[in-house]
Amino acid sequence: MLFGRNIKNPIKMADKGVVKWTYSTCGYCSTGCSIEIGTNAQGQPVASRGVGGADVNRGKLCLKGIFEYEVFEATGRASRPMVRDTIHEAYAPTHWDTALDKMASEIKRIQAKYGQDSFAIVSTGQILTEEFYTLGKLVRGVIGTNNYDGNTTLCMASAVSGYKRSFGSDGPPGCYEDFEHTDCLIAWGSNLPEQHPIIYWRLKEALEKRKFPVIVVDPRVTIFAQNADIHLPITPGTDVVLQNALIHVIIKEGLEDRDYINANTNGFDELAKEVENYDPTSAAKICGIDEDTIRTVARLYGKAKRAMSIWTMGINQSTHGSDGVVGINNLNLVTGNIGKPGGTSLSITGQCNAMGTREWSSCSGLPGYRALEKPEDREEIAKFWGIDPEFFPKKRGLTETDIFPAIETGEIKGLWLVATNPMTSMANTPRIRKTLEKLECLVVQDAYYDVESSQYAHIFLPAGIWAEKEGVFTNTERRVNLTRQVKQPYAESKSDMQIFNELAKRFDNGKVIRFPERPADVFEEMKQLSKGRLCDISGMSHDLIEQKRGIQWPYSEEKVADNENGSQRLYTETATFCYPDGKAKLIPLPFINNNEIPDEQFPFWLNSGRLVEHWHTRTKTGKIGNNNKFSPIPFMEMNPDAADEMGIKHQTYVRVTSRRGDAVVMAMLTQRVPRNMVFIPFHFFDCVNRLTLGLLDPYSRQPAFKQSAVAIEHVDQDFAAQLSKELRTY
Ligand SMILES: Nc1nc2c(c(=O)[nH]1)N[C@H]1C(S)=C(S)[C@@H](COP(=O)(O)OP(=O)(O)OC[C@H]3O[C@@H](n4cnc5c(=O)[nH]c(N)nc54)[C@H](O)[C@@H]3O)O[C@H]1N2
Ligand SMILES: Nc1nc2c(c(=O)[nH]1)N[C@H]1C(S)=C(S)[C@@H](COP(=O)(O)OP(=O)(O)OC[C@H]3O[C@@H](n4cnc5c(=O)[nH]c(N)nc54)[C@H](O)[C@@H]3O)O[C@H]1N2
Ligand code: SF4
Ligand SMILES: [Mo]
Repeated sequence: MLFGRNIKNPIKMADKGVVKWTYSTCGYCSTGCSIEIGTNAQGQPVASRGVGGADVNRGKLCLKGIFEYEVFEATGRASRPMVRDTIHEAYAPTHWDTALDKMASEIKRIQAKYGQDSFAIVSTGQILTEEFYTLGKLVRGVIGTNNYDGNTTLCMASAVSGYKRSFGSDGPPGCYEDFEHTDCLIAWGSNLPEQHPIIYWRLKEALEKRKFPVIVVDPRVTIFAQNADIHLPITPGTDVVLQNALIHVIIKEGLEDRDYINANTNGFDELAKEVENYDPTSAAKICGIDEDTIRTVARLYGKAKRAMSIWTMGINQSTHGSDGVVGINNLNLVTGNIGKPGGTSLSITGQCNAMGTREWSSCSGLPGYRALEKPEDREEIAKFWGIDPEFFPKKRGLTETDIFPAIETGEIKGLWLVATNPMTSMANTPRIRKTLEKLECLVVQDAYYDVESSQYAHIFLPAGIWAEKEGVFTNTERRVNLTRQVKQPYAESKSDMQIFNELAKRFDNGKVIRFPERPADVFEEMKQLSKGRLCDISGMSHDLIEQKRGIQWPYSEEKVADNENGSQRLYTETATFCYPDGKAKLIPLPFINNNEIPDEQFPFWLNSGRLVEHWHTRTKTGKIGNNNKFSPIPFMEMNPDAADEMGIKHQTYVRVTSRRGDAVVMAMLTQRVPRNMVFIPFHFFDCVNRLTLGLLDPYSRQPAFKQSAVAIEHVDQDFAAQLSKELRTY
């Protein structure tokens, strides 16, 4: 009898006829995997593969990267600009000049009638850095509206704000290699195996070589929690209480690093006084983690030679988002864990280029982490661009989450959305829908025409996507990596940069400021502006970046001369933080619970987030069979005991209601969520964000997407099945 390989048919890889592989960086998440796209003899993308020599992913890709070559030709790609006078009529396809002329004249009309800032712009974390810099130049230097922001306010704003408060500047200080050196890791509100699978693989690889404790803080039993040594199922929105309690124990037991604190920080006494109030017994009652476990974790972290924290949306998307980040930084500063291999506060970024927008888009300031509030920064940029510094506002305008209410009140009359889909991704979408309907002019610039926000637009501009363009992305660990152009933008669509350049020509200052056409020339401008800054990229070039498979900033010209690699870590020397005295701030964090919490009427916590197979509002993964098939319809995780009590069966439809609206979803019974919580992925249109409240963090203005209260009702199954089918647009 034959066993094993002798009777197996060898796996045959279909020959896709690849004649060329082009280097790129994955356009989904911020892990920043180096990827190559294979094109056939006709120049069509037919395959993707990971790049073996790349430090980030070492040949690997996740499910999204593997099928990413399909995004170019996926259903719904937009081919021509479209315009209409009112949102009640059908769009008419038109020529680029007509669409851009109409757009420029609408911007000018609205600004003349209602004021310079009455036209707002909301961009993204998903275009190339050269495009971000160009958009910033267009908005700050040419159009001149101060109401300019990005979807990063829904995503990384709390991390940015927390880093600035603690260290004096944004910029994640650590890197993936820290996993190789750490003795203890806490992951706060991050589902790494699903959302950053390759970073998780780097962590697992480090753990296979050398065991160290992994602690996951998440109210849900995620895959990460299942694989952790200790899972802390925290009461939603109370991470700051746990952080304070950990520091309380560390100080009580003398586990703090006095030498580091004295040499590198200010504010220890004030912090110590505040955490006095958070003894584990009292804290346990608020954060839901028992007092002994709090002490155990504090000792593990405090005694570890090197300890690190990573975090994602479970921290950022909260009314205490910015404080949660400061709390993590407090914990690391008190234990002397910043700027050391294995000792760091590493925010795990979201979108492929959420870092690029922080550094270069001018959304919250001016290029290269410069501030509108600083006269010398305004002067420097105005001189470089050749315009009057008085053209710049003297402080930052509204964030995305404040722009929408300003549309409601009539302060803003026109809006341009670049690569973002608020009709699905903002909290309380019934309100967003009404808001968008009020606009005199909405422009949507997207790679797919079926993006939901385009239903409310007057002008639609079709954009080239990801590797239809050339330029750089910055990943979670400050690594600048390159995307080469694999093919021309789809049909008549244009790259975002081309669109910005052509719009600029239609304004006075657009004729004064230089708008280079080649991405490499734009990169040269950014290099000059980066010299001597924290995000120094002056030693880089597109070719060198490709050769090194990404370079971590700061990377000055001197580093190239010495043939050095990029910078793995920030703040490695004593007192080199970005405050004038070089010291970081320890900030006391009193806690006031201001969330919408479950009550009799709405008895469940509503938690929301992501799935490994889908990307955000599914404009991409919804069309890719091998991604979409895993979860083609909206569903909700519900605890089987809670379901039993209500007579709800596995895989039946239910109606979920909140004070904002309702959604019909399929109940999937699972122990992943506690009895008083449900979890709904946010990838589906007219679903979880019809329910969310999205209270804002006072510092970052980021919405608390993860904490709302809902009720669950039975629903007619046939009706629900029909509704679910209708909502399934693809
Ligand atoms: N496959 C895939 N990957 C992605 C994305 C995607 O859409 N799909 N999006 C990318 C982007 S832009 C981002 S921002 C990241 C997001 O990456 P993650 O933040 O890891 O993902 P989420 O599912 O949004 O939320 C993470 C966890 O926060 C937990 N959480 C909820 N409330 C709390 C709380 O109060 N405290 C704590 N500690 N945890 C809480 C949730 O239970 C959830 O498991 O993923 C990136 N990667
Ligand atoms: N309830 C709930 N809501 C959430 C979250 C949550 O956890 N829970 N998470 C929030 C977070 S962290 C984020 S980041 C946001 C994301 O929210 P969005 O930014 O609204 O989501 P995307 O679907 O990524 O939208 C990006 C759009 O850009 C288009 N696009 C892609 N590439 C290009 C390009 O090169 N050029 C142009 N012009 N267009 C392009 C895509 O087709 C897509 O329509 O959602 C937020 N909303
Ligand atoms: S982990 Fe992120 S960057 Fe890497 S292949 Fe997956 S989606 Fe792309
Ligand atoms: Mo995000």
